[in-house]
Amino acid sequence: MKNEKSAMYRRGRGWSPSTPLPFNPSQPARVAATGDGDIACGASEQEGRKTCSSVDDDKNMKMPQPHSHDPFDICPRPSPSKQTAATVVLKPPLLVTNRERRKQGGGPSPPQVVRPGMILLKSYISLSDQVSIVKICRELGMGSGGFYQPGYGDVDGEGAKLHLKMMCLGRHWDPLSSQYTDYRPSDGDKPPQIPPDFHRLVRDAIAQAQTLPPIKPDICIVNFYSQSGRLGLHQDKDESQESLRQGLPVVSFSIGDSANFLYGDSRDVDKAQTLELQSGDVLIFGGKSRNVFHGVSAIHPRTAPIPLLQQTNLRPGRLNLTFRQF
Ligand SMILES: O=C(O)CCC(=O)C(=O)O
Repeated sequence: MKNEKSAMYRRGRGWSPSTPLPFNPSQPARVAATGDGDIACGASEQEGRKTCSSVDDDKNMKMPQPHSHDPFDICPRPSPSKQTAATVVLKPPLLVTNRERRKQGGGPSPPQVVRPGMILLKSYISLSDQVSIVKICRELGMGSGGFYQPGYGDVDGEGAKLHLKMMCLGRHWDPLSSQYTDYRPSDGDKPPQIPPDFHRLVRDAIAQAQTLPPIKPDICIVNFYSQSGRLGLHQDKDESQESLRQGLPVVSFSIGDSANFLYGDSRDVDKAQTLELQSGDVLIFGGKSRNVFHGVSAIHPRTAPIPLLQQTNLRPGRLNLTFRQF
């Protein structure tokens, strides 16, 4: 229901990225997960990156508000009754098994220039780093400023749609105003910091891509797409004019199920090209591609690496992290 507010929960607090990770997949989540909670948001070229609207949300509300988001666990512990079913679901198709065997044989492939300013690093993130990223995102996502459902859908039904859970690190990106803020207006939560290990991965990936300028990321938007998740074509253009002018790249990590990533020079889906992003891929777009329209049109079920699922309990779907410098 469009305007139905969820029950009030208090998220766990007290974890910072420098604290040793308390994650243990065999431990129950602090608060039960609440399902996929897909949302629909519109994207508006005039207004910025993405725009979600709610008929009765106060768009001018900037003061911290009491918590109003349900925690969302990207690595829920399967209930005993569902464990057998989960085992069946996780059995990989032959295609996936073969792909993983091939991947184990070699390291990351050389950077691929998708178009000027857009570089793809296939299989760049090692399995152990993917596992760490998932665990860190899971911990952060369950805490203050963690995953939430960022809106109630576009009012007029126009424009691109997105269906996902979101968490911001560093600064909050507010879908209602298309601006970055220090606190999340809907509940007053401050976004967690970007963990130091993420900075290292971003720095190394840009160096590997060779042709794009380095960034000091102060924003990371973490999206979790369920298997029906998607994100309409949009531009990332709410960063500072200086950042955009310099073409400082957006660095995107894909983990979990594969996705069809669309990109092009307009919001016209029919003119967009498609790239399949798989777990461990890093896509970097800056320079001439900094303002590229991009989105996600589909998630491919059961394509996540099996060892990743075994080591994290990552729920079906895809985790995506995009790092930016404001
Ligand atoms: O999930 C992706 O690959 C893209 C995410 C994205 O475009 C965004 O968060 O702005």
